[in-house]
Amino acid sequence: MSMVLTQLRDNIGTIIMNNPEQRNVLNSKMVNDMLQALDELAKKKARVIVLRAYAGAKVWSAGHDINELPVAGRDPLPYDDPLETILRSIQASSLPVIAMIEGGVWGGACDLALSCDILIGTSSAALTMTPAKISVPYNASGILHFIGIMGVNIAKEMFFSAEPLTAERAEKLGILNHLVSADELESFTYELAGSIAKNSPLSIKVIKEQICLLANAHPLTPHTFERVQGLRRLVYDSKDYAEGINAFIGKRLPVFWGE
Ligand code: YZS
Repeated sequence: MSMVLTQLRDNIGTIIMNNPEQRNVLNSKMVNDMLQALDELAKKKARVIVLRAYAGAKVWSAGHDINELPVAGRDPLPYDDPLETILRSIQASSLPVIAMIEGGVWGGACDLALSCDILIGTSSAALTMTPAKISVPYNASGILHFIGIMGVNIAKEMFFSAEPLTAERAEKLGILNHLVSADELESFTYELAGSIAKNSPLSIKVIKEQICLLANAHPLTPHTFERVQGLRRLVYDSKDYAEGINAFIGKRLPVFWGE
């Protein structure tokens, strides 16, 4: 059974993450179902996509499935990782994607929300970046994504503290496009989606790709790339990496040694 529900009305496609038991964790099944839904809605000529959780969700998405993180010694976020795949698909989609956020957003799900083109949330839409909580190094494309959207200082605070960035602060920082009340979230989102759906899809498609290309135009020398990879290996080869995952699975607080 699919972990997402899809709807299409007035050229507005909706993808509903629908796995309440596991708090919409972005496991490979959820991601595959999302990719399929994106593809289907594009084929059915949707002009804009709304990505949301099931109604009343306390958690929009709990992020990467920690049970699917590889054991120590292997890159936890490789290019073909399900989470990385959905992030690239949303960023590369010719359709504008609106993240309609009700409930907490955790770890890689923050990157998912930020990969959408417009973010609309309620006061429950806190964003918590968790790599340091489970000793994961994150990765270059993700870190650049955060820096590009919120600047270095806020990105550092989110990654270092693993504390929630409240929806109010996210809106003040321009990370959330709109902060609305729970009872107006749906109508506000679909009204904006409707105004987008009325505009030229070709123009929007071309402008979205230009913005993506220009925003991601970072010259990276081979030396820089190799240094980044070497730094990440220090973490995912570490005892702390295994400890972070085992602590989560064992439902206990991790004890980090710094090695
Ligand atoms: O015990 P059962 O089988 O009922 O399953 C529980 C949780 O184990 C499961 N679950 C997860 N399973 C795998 N990976 C996850 N990320 C994950 N999150 C939750 O869902 C069932 C219900 O969870 P509860 O904890 O009982 O639900 P609740 O008390 O409502 O708390 C919800 C939250 C989301 C606050 C809590 O589940 C939580 O803190 N989950 C971990 C959130 C997290 O740290 N996500 C980041 C994962 N890491 C990444 O995305 C990247 C690798 S990184 O860290 O680099 O950003």
